[in-house]
Amino acid sequence: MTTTHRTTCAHDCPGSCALLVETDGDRLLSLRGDPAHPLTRGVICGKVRRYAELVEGPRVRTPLLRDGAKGSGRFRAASWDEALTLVADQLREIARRHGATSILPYYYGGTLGLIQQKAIERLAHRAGWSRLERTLCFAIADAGWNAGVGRMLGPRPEEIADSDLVLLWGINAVSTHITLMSHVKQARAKGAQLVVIDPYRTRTARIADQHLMLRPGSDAALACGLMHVLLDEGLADRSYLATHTDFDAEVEAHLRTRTPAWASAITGVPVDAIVQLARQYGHAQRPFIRIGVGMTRQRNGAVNLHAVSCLPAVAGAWPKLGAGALLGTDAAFAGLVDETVRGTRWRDETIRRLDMSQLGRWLCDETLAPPLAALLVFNANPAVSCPDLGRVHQGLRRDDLFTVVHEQVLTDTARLADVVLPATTFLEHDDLYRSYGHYSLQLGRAVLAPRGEARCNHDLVNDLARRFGYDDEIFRGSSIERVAQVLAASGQPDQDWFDKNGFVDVAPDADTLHFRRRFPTSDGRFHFKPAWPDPAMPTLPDHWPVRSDDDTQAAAYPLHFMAPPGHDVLNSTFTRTATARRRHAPPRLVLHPADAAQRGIVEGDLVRVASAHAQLTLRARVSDDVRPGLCLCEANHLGEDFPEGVSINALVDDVRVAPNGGPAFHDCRVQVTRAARQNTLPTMM
Ligand SMILES: Nc1nc2c(c(=O)[nH]1)N[C@H]1C(S)=C(S)[C@@H](COP(=O)(O)OP(=O)(O)OC[C@H]3O[C@@H](n4cnc5c(=O)[nH]c(N)nc54)[C@H](O)[C@@H]3O)O[C@H]1N2
Ligand SMILES: Nc1nc2c(c(=O)[nH]1)N[C@H]1C(S)=C(S)[C@@H](COP(=O)(O)OP(=O)(O)OC[C@H]3O[C@@H](n4cnc5c(=O)[nH]c(N)nc54)[C@H](O)[C@@H]3O)O[C@H]1N2
Ligand SMILES: [Mo]
Repeated sequence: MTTTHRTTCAHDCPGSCALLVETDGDRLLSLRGDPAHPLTRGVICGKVRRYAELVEGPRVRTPLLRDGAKGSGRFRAASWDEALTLVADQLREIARRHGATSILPYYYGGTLGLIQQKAIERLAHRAGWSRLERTLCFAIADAGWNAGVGRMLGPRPEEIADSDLVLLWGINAVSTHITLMSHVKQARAKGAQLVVIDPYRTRTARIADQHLMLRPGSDAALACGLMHVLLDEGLADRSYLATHTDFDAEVEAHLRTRTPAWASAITGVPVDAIVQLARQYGHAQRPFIRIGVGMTRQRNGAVNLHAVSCLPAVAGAWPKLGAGALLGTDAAFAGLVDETVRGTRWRDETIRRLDMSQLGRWLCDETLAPPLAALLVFNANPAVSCPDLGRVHQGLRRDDLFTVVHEQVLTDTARLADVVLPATTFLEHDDLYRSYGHYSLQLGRAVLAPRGEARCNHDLVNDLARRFGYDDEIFRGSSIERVAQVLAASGQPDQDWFDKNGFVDVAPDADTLHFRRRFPTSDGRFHFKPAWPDPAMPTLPDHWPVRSDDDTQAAAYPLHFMAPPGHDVLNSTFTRTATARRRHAPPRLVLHPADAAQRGIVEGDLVRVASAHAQLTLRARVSDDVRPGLCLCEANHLGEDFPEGVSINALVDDVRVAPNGGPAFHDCRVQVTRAARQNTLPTMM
């Protein structure tokens, strides 16, 4: 019998789509977006529409124990009991020998579920393991946004439908946030213009009315040039600036020097285009900027994002419905009680925190005391997604490192593990979902039986805790019982209510979302002059020339390289599905015709891309979708898709971006040379 269930997509995406899933008891028949959800509105991405490819595709079905050299990919099946006994024994022995902080839990956004994502924290805190500094995605964006606005809040994303000028700035929403696009479409149907600001002609840029193809890392220069024109042409809202911001004569005098000509020289965007966009922005009634994290994957990313967030302050756009700017909505969920999930009662601030974006460094650092002797990986695939993969792989290959990976599929990280444990997908476990792109709290029900012997993070953590002899209450009960507990403790309706009604709107009122009374900063004002924790950062909105092209290696590595997310994958998820194999693999290097000609490269050639860290071989795609001097590869891929056996982030530096860390995925210098003429090699890929 066919049944339709309500659930929520768990993937690391601002959409957090409300789903209607059809099953016939045990088979997955279809997934579609819930038309009743204010943001989803019945639209979901192709990846999740085809979810059977992942659920029923190649999965880890039983616990696996390494049965060959590290990384050989040889494992033997084991029972859960044998595997967990081995894990508990090894971890106890490692803690005895090196101390508990020699164990590092490594977990990220494979699922955004409140219960499953952070389950490992309660065991880690209880046992006193090293702590993880979770910088991989939003650390730079957070810093940039909070510098001006104060907290991660903003107008509802659906309001974009009422805007008369939509700027998608450093976000490739057609690929990375499709649900936003139906609202953008509505705005355009009412006459709004769509402007995309991105160094790459993305799928989103292709459908825009205007595309500003600026140089990577130059967004603050563009924003300053726009503000200059707004001030110069009487398009600034002086009364808003005076009452709601710290704008003063110093800021104004500074911006007076940031002319369109100055901005053009830095951004590569023609002066006319800058002046025209400023006028369009200044004359729009309801300009809405959806800021993406793309611009923050640069060494000056936080400074750039802050400068962009100044624009609605100059124009006085923040208070208007359908206007302002939005980066994320996380702060609206801050009140959710999750102590019983995370075990913060045992959190010890004296225990070291290791930056997850520098995993290779920690694994290979012989001076680290104590050294990392065990790594427990949940909802993450650092052997693909972390910067500086050469070192990550070198570290994961250490014979004296004990690695446990809880996974749905045999990822590059799992292949390098000692123990692989089968994990459920979000269709096979219960959870509760916050969102970073909208304001609904949602339930996610298990709608399928676990495939093979898969178990969810929550149950695995509780089972491991028992083997350590921890009998605390928070290591008992099922996921849905924990959901019920969190809902009750935070004053939310119960799960039956969610089953009937779908989601709870947790947004504060429109006055708060539009900062009409105050900004959530120390003095209630928007800050043009941020108090950055790093004194090297500019104290006014400005171009901060700290990009990698200032490195001494500029001559050896003359091209700027980026690795933005691909359309048919999500981070490293879906990379093994049939559709991604067909459409996304093999990896391609997009290179401008001028740069290709200079190197004697034609479409389809195998090219060698070298950075200071690694050399990788890819197929060339010669195209003016990038500007001269820039090349890119849509990420991410399996290591095996490269002859070198390691994925694209091997090229990327593990620099800690100011002020609080985070990776510079789109800020890398490379040289490109021809490796082999098209078709002169046997079909390598
Ligand atoms: N080149 C380049 N690299 C990037 C980026 C980029 O833009 N360019 N983006 C970065 C960003 S923003 C991010 S967030 C990272 C994320 O990078 P990844 O770590 O690759 O994240 P995901 O692919 O979302 O999920 C990781 C794993 O979680 C597993 N998983 C899913 N649900 C569960 C579960 O319930 N339990 C368990 N145990 N496992 C589960 C999935 O199977 C998947 O293999 O990548 C970063 N890396
Ligand atoms: N299909 C798909 N969807 C995804 C993901 C995925 O991998 N694939 N990943 C998910 C995750 S974890 C996240 S965090 C989000 C990320 O999604 P987005 O917020 O869209 O961020 P990115 O895709 O990293 O970058 C967006 C764009 O920024 C551009 N960019 C790079 N450098 C600069 C710059 O200096 N200035 C400007 N203006 N633009 C720049 C890139 O070319 C890219 O097109 O997407 C989520 N959704
Ligand atoms: Mo992310």
